[in-house]
Amino acid sequence: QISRLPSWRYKEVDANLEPGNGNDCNSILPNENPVYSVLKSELLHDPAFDFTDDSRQWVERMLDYNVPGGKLNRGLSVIDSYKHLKEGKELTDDEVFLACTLGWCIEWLQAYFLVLDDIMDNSHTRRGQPCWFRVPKVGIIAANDGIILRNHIPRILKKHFRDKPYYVDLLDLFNEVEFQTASGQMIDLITTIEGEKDLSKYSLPLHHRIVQYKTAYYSFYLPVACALLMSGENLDNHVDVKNILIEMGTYFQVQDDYLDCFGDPQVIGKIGTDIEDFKCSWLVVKALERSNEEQKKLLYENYGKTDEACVAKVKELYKVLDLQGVFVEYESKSYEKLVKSIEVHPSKAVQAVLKSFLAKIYKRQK
Ligand code: DMA
Ligand code: MG
Ligand code: MG
Ligand code: MG
Repeated sequence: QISRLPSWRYKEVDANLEPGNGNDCNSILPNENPVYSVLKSELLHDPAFDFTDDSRQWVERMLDYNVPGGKLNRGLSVIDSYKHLKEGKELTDDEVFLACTLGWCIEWLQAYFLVLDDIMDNSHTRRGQPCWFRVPKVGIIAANDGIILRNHIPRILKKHFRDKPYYVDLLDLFNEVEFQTASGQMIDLITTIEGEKDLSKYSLPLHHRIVQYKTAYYSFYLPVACALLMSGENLDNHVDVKNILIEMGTYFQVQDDYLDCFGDPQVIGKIGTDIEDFKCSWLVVKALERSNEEQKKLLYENYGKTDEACVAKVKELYKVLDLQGVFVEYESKSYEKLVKSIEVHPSKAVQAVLKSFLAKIYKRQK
């Protein structure tokens, strides 16, 4: 049995997911991740499909291009959270393998959402390389590749978790979270419909609603919920944890919105498109709040246009309105608020889970 083989078990648990374990060769050598390699190999030999050499090569290239090259924050958080929930008890090889597998399932889910998100957002780069749909010969085949990525998840879960008492809850969790994310993407997209662009509808409550659904559930609640299920917990008893994670996810997406404009594309690995795309970004909401009539007019005339000069005017206004300062202020305020809500949680293990997740993203540059 694969999970008993020592070959994927490194000294440190995290080595199973960490990009290249320090030497950062993850994006160049995706097979350096032993659990990823095992899962990929199983999928490439799935008996439910009669692979040809061509189709197997396509899927392998598609997976290597889209699944392992990110920060792996979400995936690593499953293992990290599970360790905290075990309160210092040494994990068995089996437990490490299963936690890593769930971590990878979240990275698969993320790859699926990103491949489609980049098409819908008309983005150019992702993780320092062209978006998958921009790769020659891929194009709109990327849409089906997204569907394939999504279908891999229940196949991985079935292979490794079907005998677990929490299997049904795990499937249900992934389904619920996927639905919430897709719904969030929908409201993110329908606010930008051509011919109905109207900045007056952009507000903090709308922004919060969009980011809660499109980002927070799958990026923050899902990893911790996976670890809780593995620990034998009933998720109904952890609504308080969920609420804190949703707030953390909101904070994370505000950072994403900020970095879209003010981040270094070399560092974040993607070129921002929120201004061109007329997105309900935290920055435009804050800009609207702080603008006088003349500045509002500038926003109404230039936001959501592909023209470089229009984008530059919007960015200039963001600077004049000191949105960088407003963000720094927001960042420390929400950090303090999150720490406070974590510290009133009755369980020290849960506190450790939440604090460790928060530490991963506080003041991130990418
Ligand atoms: C991303 O929102 C949400 C999902 C579900 C992928 P986004 O378009 O702001 O993300 P990014 O900035 O990474 O394209
Ligand atoms: Mg996007
Ligand atoms: Mg998007
Ligand atoms: Mg973004």
